[in-house]
Amino acid sequence: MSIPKTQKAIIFETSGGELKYADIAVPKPKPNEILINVKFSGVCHTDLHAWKGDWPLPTKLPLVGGHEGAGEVVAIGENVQGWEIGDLAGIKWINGTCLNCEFCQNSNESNCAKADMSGYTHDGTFQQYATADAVHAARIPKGTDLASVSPILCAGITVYKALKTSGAKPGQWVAISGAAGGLGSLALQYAKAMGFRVLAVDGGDKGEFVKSLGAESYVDFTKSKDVVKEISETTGGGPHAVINVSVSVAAMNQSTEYVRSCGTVVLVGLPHAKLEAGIFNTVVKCVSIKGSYVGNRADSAEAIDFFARGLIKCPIKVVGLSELASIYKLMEEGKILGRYVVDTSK
Ligand code: 8ID
Ligand code: ZN
Repeated sequence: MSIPKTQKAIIFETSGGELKYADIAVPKPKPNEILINVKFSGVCHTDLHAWKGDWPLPTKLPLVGGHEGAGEVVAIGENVQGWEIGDLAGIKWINGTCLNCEFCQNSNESNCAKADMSGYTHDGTFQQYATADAVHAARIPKGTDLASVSPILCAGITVYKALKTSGAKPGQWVAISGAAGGLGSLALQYAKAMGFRVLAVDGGDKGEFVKSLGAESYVDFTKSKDVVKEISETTGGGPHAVINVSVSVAAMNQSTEYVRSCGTVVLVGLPHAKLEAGIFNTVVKCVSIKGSYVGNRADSAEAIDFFARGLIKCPIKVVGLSELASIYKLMEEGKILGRYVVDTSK
């Protein structure tokens, strides 16, 4: 297989600076890495945070963003085992970890202090060729449609892990706040496949969309007179768990009010802000508040398996890589239903 010396990428030099569609060098895999010809990459809201630089964690600069890349292995580092040229592989947010620390040893790899993040500390998938630590790269079954699977590599893994973290049991109510977005549209489907009753919360005319993905009810926060009351009434006393995948602090604060007694609020969306939860309410209702951050390798394989068995359909819209800036604009305006996926050949 011939690997070109240069390739197309979207690269920026300063936080919030110009997103240049440029020719850059194809990276060489390190001894522990594989080189993947990325065909498609999902566009996650995290990529927008990374470009804007609005998190308390610096990115590498210049940076190629992206961390939902699906493609084909084209080169293999000398220490790599278990991968063949031509295998289908996925690049996740967690590109590599130390595998030795307390967290890695206990399979909490995303909590490794040395974690290398795709599209953040390691050039990501908004390019045609990208490198990944062979131990962490995701295995994609042969014959899988690469555009459709790409959102699983962050959004799917993340919401599947968050649902497990919630501790909800089959038959219980789970509210997905931010339900129509990239993470939310998959959370609805994983929740249904896991046997939960699903309530969707988002803003605008999105009821039909979220119901087509498994929601029993839809609460539109822009129209509801009292979001907390409406959710409590619909679920007969509040959902047993809430998965917060919006970028809204107000929505997260509200979820601590409408969650059922003894229920769990899971925080996934990442606005750089403080949560305000009433202490009296949290104590007397025995509410648990938990953070959930992507997933480990087993969560990743399981999330891909749900997809491969046809239980999850990613609602995607495919556009050229060169159009990334326009996707960020729609994302900021909360106008995206499901996930945008970029085709790196355009
Ligand atoms: O591991 C993690 N914790 C992780 C992994 C991946 C992504 C966290 N994230 C974070 C992203 O960095 C981002 O902060 O999750 C957040 C959501 O990512 P996304 O799903 O990729 O974003 P999106 O497609 O823009 O969807 C957000 C949805 O939230 C809705 C919007 O309408 C949109 O559908 N929303 C907003 I903004 N305010 C809302 C509100 N008040 C709301 N929905 C309900 N109530
Ligand atoms: Zn992501």
